[in-house]
Amino acid sequence: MTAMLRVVLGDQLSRGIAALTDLDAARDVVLLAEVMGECTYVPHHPQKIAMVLAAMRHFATALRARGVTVRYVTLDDPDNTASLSGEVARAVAALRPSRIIATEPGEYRVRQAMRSWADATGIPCEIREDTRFLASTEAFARWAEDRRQLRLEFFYREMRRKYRLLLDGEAPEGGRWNYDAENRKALPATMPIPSPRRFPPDSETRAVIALVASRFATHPGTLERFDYPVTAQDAEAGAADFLTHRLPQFGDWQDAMAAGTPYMFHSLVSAPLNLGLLDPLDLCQRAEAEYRAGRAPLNAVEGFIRQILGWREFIRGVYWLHMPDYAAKNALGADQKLPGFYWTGETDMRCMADAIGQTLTLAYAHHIQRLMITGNFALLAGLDPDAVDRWYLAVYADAYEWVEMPNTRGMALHADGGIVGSKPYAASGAYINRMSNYCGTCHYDVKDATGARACPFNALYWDFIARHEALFAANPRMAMPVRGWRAMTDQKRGKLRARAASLRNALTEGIRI
Ligand code: FAD
Ligand code: DLZ
Ligand code: SF4
Repeated sequence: MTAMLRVVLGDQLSRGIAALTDLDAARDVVLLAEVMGECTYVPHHPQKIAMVLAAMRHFATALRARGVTVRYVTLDDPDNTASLSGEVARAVAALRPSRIIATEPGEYRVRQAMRSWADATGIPCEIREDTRFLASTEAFARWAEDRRQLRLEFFYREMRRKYRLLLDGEAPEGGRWNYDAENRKALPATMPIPSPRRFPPDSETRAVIALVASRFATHPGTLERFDYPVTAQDAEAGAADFLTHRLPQFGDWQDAMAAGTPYMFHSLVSAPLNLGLLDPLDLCQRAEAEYRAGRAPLNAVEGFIRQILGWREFIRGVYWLHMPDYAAKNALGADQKLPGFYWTGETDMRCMADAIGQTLTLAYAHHIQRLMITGNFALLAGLDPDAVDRWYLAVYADAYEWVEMPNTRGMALHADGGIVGSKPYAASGAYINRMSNYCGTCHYDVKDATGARACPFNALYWDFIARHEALFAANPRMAMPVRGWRAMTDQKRGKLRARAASLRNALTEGIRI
């Protein structure tokens, strides 16, 4: 009889995952199950499915090499029940363990299912805290208690002190906690950008790619350019490549965008990090070491650490603090259906076509593309948050609900009414023009707001301010655009609203814009 059944989910592929800490290799069995339910609850990008399944298979191989017994269920196993709960029940029936041990999952939906495993199988199920995060959900809830507003900046400072990162005694290194203002340079016309190290698939991954190609042909996105790391060693090599070659410039160009330049100076660590192939504290400490050795400037290293130690943990804290209510939030009453071009990239807006196009071919877009291009458009056009959430969860290789949802509903759509950010990240074409070279080759004129070829972001921006004028007038951080709107002539306001109405109508009717 098996002593313990230890369940490891597809995004829990860390050697030190809580469910395995006291593993008895001689008596316990580790369950990893490829299941259709997890591959289809949204139409995940085929590269995301391939990455998860290939990483699961490599993780199982590494466990077996350590003498561990693994019950590995493949997607094409004829007895596969298609769900995590079904596979746990089947394993319990076959192995008769005395107990199930699992680690808290990254989605509320899966947590609810996991909590039913004990009753469903008739044996105890111990669910352990996921210790891979730097702020536990309890610690975050304690921090959030009694605060009127949750703000990243204060959380981040506490995390810097707690983990002793970039400190000079008790003060922040360099005298400031945050060098955000130095992360906003626009890219010059010629700027060499080092290509990131990528990882061509080995034979095991190629087998997964073939399986995914045959099963998920209808999901949006292509498989041809799959080259994600699927082992801890490769993920480590990818992170080292970033720390050496791109971190020094990460700070200056963190908010910049350029056509046909998908990665800029970004780290590309999110997908392997969220799977468990990298350790967040190790990444932060190694980035700090680059600064201490004089190889990377403070604005770059602080910016990178802020994203991982600050934003990533803050976002996860918000998710668990506010679920399940968070998933229903729609503070701006947005209800426009998601335009088809989100799934195809077929639009005349150069910035949108570029960001969506690379998303479909790479399952990746960097933060400013997600926030200020596709997210900003969804915000301004009033797209339904449920549909937008579903899209972001489906198309990115790094997307799991704990991180995707507060970024989408909160940061991008302001549908949470200001839990994640104190004001909407709304911007007209002028911002996109300043931070990218998209507009120069666009069908639309970024300087025009009301003509037939006027940049859609411009009229939609003012229409967004007008639609929420009363709400925004009461928010000091939105007072300026409201004043700008009110200062316009009636004639100008009428033209802007007419242009926006025709754009919104085109979205409803499926007319190409
Ligand atoms: P870098 O720019 O190199 O940043 C370094 C790391 O910091 C990232 O790998 C990530 O782990 C962390 N990070 C940075 N910003 C955030 C943030 N806002 N929230 C959480 N972690 C952050 N990130 C995901 O990991 N999964 C998602 O599903 C996801 N969905 C998003 C949806 C929207 C609408 C927006 C605006 C952002 C989303 N993000 C998501 C955050 C961010 O865009 C990605 O983490 C980042 O683009 C990943 O690329 P990178 O590894 O090259 O990041
Ligand atoms: C994303 C994903 C996919 C595509 N497939 C599987 C799978 O077959 N088996 C599995 O255990 N996990 C998979 N995952 C990851 C889960 O969806 C993830 O663990 C939950 O969403 C919780 O974060
Ligand atoms: Fe995007 Fe408008 Fe610029 Fe075209 S003109 S690339 S739509 S911001």
